[in-house]
Amino acid sequence: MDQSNTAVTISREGAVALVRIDFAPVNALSRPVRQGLLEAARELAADASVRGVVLHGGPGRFIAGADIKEMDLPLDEPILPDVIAAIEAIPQPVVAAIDGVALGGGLEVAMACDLRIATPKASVGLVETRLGILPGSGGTQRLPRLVGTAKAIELIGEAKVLRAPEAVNLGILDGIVEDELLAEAVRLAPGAAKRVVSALPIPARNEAAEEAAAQAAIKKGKGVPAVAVVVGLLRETAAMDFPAGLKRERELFLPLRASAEAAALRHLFLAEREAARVPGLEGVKPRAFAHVAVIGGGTMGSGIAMAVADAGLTATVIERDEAAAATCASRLRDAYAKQAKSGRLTDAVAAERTARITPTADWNALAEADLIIEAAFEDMAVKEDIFRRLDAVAKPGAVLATNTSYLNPDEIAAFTKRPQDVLGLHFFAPANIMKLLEVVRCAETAPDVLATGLAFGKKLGKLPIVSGVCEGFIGNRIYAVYRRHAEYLVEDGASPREVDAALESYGFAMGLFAVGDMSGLDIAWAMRKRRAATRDPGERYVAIADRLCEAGRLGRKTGSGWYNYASGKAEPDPAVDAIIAAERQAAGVTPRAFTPEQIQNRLLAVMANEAAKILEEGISLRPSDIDLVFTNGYGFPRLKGGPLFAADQLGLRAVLAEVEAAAKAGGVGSEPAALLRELAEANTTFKEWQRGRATPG
Ligand code: T1G
Repeated sequence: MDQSNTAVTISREGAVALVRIDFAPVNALSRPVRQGLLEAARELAADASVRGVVLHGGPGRFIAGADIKEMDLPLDEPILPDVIAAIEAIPQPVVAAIDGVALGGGLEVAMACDLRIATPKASVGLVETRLGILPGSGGTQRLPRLVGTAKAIELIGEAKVLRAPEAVNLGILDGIVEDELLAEAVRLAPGAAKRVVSALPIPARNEAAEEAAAQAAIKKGKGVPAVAVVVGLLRETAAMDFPAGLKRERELFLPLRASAEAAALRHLFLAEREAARVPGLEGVKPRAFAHVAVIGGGTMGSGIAMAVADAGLTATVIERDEAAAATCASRLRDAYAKQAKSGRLTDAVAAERTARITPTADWNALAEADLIIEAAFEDMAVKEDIFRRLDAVAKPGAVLATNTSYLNPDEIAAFTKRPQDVLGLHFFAPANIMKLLEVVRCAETAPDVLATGLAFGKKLGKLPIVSGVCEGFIGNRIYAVYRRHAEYLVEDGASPREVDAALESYGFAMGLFAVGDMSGLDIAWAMRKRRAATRDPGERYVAIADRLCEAGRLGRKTGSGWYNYASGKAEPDPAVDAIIAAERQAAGVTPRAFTPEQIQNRLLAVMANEAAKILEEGISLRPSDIDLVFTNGYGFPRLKGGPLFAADQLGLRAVLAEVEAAAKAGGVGSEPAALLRELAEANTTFKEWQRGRATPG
C-alpha cells in the first residue's frame, strides 16, 4: 500500500488487520480516502496471513459520506462504487466498527462489510436526498436487502438519520458495544460469518406499505426532484437482481449529481457552515446565556420565549402589568397545548416547556438575567424608556438585545451606558419556528457579545447570520426593493396575479402580493406615511397599495387586499383592476405585457443588485450569507440556492442588463451597484468573488 497515504492506514493485531480512516474534519470519502480504501482492500484480500479485517474511523468518527466539495467537479477515479465492490470482495470477514456518523457513502461502505457494530451514540443514514441526489454507491440496493423495500423508501426518501439502537432494531446494524468498540471488533472479526449483503434476497414486498411510504416521503420532500426519483428507483429495482439494480441506480444518480438543484442544495449546505465563521471572533468566548429575559409578551416576545424554552433554557417575560402578564401566560399555555394536541409534543413536554417561561410585571426579575431581549413596540420612545430602565436593573455584563426590525440599534445602544453590551437579535415570525436569526452588530458591540448572539442562536437551533446596521438589515432591506419593483411591474402592465404566478412557478410557496395580504397591508402603509416627508422625490412611487388601504382593503383580515377572499381563496378582483388602471393612467403609463420569465429575472436582478450594495457597504460578510437569509427567512426556493447563487447561474452580465432596465423603471435608488457592474464586466460570479476574499482556515 502507498505509505504516503495517511488518510487510510493499516495496522495489525495478530491475524486481524485494522483499516483506519483518518481524514479531517469528518472522514469524508475524498479521493485520498477512496484510493487508500481501494488499495487496502486489494492488499488484504491477497494476504493469506490476515484472518479478519476491521474497518474504523478512529474515536468519534466513521465516515460522513461522499465529499460534498468534490461534487462540483467531474467524477475522479477511483470512484466509490469500485471501492465498495473491492471491500465486499475481500474473502476474509470484514467488520465495520462505527463510532460517530456513518452517513451516505459512509453507510454504503459499512453495508459492504459482513458485520456492523457500533457505539450507542453512533448514527447512520442514507441522507443523500438532502443534497438533491440519491445514494450512488449501492445504498439503494443494499438497504432494501436489510430492511425491506417499504422501510428503505421511508429511510432514503426522508433522509432519516437513525440512532444506533434503532438501526439495530431494523437490522441495519448487528449490535451495540458500550465500550472498547475496537477491541470487540478485533475479537469478532476472525470468526465472523461472511454475510454479503448484495447476495441477500429482498424481503417479501408489501405494496400498501410501499405506497404509504412513497407518498409520505414525496410530501415531506418539498419538491426536491431526487425524492421522487429515488422512490421510483427503489420500487422499480426491487424486482431486479443486484447487478441490474446497481446499474439502474448509477443511471439515475449521475444526472442528479450534475443537476442545478443538487448544486443549489450543496451550496446551501456549505453556506450554513461558512456562516458560522466570523472574522475577528476566532477564539472569542461567548458570555453565559442560561437565563434569558424577554421584554414584551406579544406575538414576537412570546415566540422568542418559546424558542428559548424549546431549547431547554429558562425565560422570564416582562409585561407592562400583571393583567398583561396573565394574558401572555395564557397565550403560551394555549400555544403549547395546541402543539401537544397536534401530536408534535407529549403533554408532559408541553407542560415542562410552559413551566420554563415566567411572565411577570416585576422588573426586578431581570437582575439575574444573562441575556435580555427587547421585543416591544416599534417606537423609538418606547425603546428609549426600556433601555434606560434595563441599564439600571441588568447585572453587569448582561447582554442587552433589541429585536427591532427597522429602528437603528446604534441609537438604541446609546440609551445605555454600556453600548458594548448591546446588539440586535432580529427574529422572524413565528419566532419559535423560523430558522433565520439576524444577529446585528452595532458600532460598539463587543466581540464576545456578538459571539454570544451567535452561540445563543445556535443553541436555539436557529441559523444566525451576522448583519451590520442599515435600514431593514440584510433581509428586509432587500425585500423592500423586491416589493417595490414588483409594484413597478404592476403599474407597468403586469397583474398582481401574473407576478405571483411567476414567483410561484419559480418555486416560492406563495407570491409576494399574496404574502402581503396574509401579513396585512396596514403596517407597510403606516411606514410609507411616516416616511413620506423624507422620501427622495427621484424615487418612483407607486400608490396602488395606498389606494387599496384607503379603500379598507388591508389584506386577508379584512376579506380583501390585492385579492378578494370572499370565496375563501385569493381571487383577482375587478375593483383592484380598476384601481390599478386609474393609477397607470395617472402615471401616464401605457401598460405592456410581461412574460413569467421577464418577471422572474427582473425581481431576481433587483434583489441581487441591492445585495451587491449591502456587500459593498460591509453590511453582510459574504454572498452566501445573503442566500441563507432569503432561503430561511423569505421563502426563496432552496432549489434555486438563494438570490445570489441564482444570479450567478443566470450570469451577471444578464443580471446587470436587467438591473439597468429596472433602474430606468425605478429611478433613484435602483441604480446598478458598483460591485455588480465590476463582477459583470469581469465576467465572474458572486461565488468566485467570495472565494477570493475567503478568510483562511
Ligand atoms: N463532505 C465534505 N465536507 C464535509 C462533509 C462532507 N460530506 N460533511 C461535513 N463536512 C465539513 C463541513 O463543511 C465542515 O467544514 C466540517 O465538515 C464539520 O461539519 C456516494 C453521494 C458529518 C454530521 O450529507 O451531516 O455520500 O466548515 O459543521 O455539526 O451515495 O456535517 O469546518 O470547513 O456540519 O459535527 C452524504 C453531511 C454525502 C453528510 C457533522 N453525507 N454532513 O456535523 O459539523 S452524499 C452527508 C453532515 C453521499 C454517496 C453520496 C454533518 C456531520 P468546515 P459540521 P457537525
